[in-house]
Amino acid sequence: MSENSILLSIASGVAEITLHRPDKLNSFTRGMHGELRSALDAAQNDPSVRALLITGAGRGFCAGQDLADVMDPATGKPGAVSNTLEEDYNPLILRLAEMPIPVICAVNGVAAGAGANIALACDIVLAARSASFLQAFIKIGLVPDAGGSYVLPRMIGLARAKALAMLGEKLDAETAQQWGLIWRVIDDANLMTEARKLAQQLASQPTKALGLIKRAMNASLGNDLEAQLALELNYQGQAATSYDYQEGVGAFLEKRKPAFKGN
Ligand code: T3D
Repeated sequence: MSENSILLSIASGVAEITLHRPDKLNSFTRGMHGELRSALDAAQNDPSVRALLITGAGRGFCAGQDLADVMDPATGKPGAVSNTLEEDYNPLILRLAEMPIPVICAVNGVAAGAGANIALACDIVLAARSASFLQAFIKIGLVPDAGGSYVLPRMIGLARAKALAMLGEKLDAETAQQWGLIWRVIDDANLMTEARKLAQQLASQPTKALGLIKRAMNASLGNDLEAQLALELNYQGQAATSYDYQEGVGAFLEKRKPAFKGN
């Protein structure tokens, strides 16, 4: 099992996870998935954590699956892919979607294969101007996984989704922003400063409402209007029981800055 291929730090309400195999563009081994699960457990079990920031070490964000790690030593050929999808990637994508805190991704360089789709599974994606997104799967005879075939058509439409997946061409960060695939492009030198500022901003906001916003937006992709209105009624009822709702209204009426506690 690899060691220290995931770094975790927790400060000021923000858990920061760094994918850390820079010499292999932070591509995922099975050991690295295990380390990531432990880091996510630690972040989620810490009640002070109100936002998660994910980034990559070195010049890449993540090149997806480590292609050396899929080789079966007995045959000298790539082994079956289903285990790591079922046990690693699929639970990871669901976990990011279901975490009740905002997940920010700072894409510091190329995001390829499952690496691109892990970034797109985050709630707010910032990218360095030099970063790029690559549905690399077709180059090795595979199909988009880690949620790529789900999010891409919904975010950018079928025409662009199919072309990206079929051609396997790199999409630069500026175009990704223009297409609505990511939130914002930041000059490389400022990426982490801006990403941390954003994460800290979110960590000081009404966390319960942020978690409900995330669930509502994600659910809307599969709901009709009636179902979504019912869901809003339910979630607004939950948000309205929070301390932060009392605080937000009180602060507005008293013309002062709210001090949200996240509950
Ligand atoms: O089991 C399964 O397969 C199922 C799961 C599938 C999920 C997937 O993610 S499938 C898609 C896997 N990813 C790829 O196919 C991307 C492969 N990488 C690339 O195409 C290129 O590296 C990039 C376009 C991302 C970047 O190109 P470039 O020229 O900037 O860098 P490079 O020189 O290719 O890579 C730098 C090093 O990272 C190099 O190592 P070396 O030669 O210096 O020791 C390269 O081999 C290594 N590297 C990059 N990507 C991977 C990798 N090593 C292992 N696996 C990788 N995916």
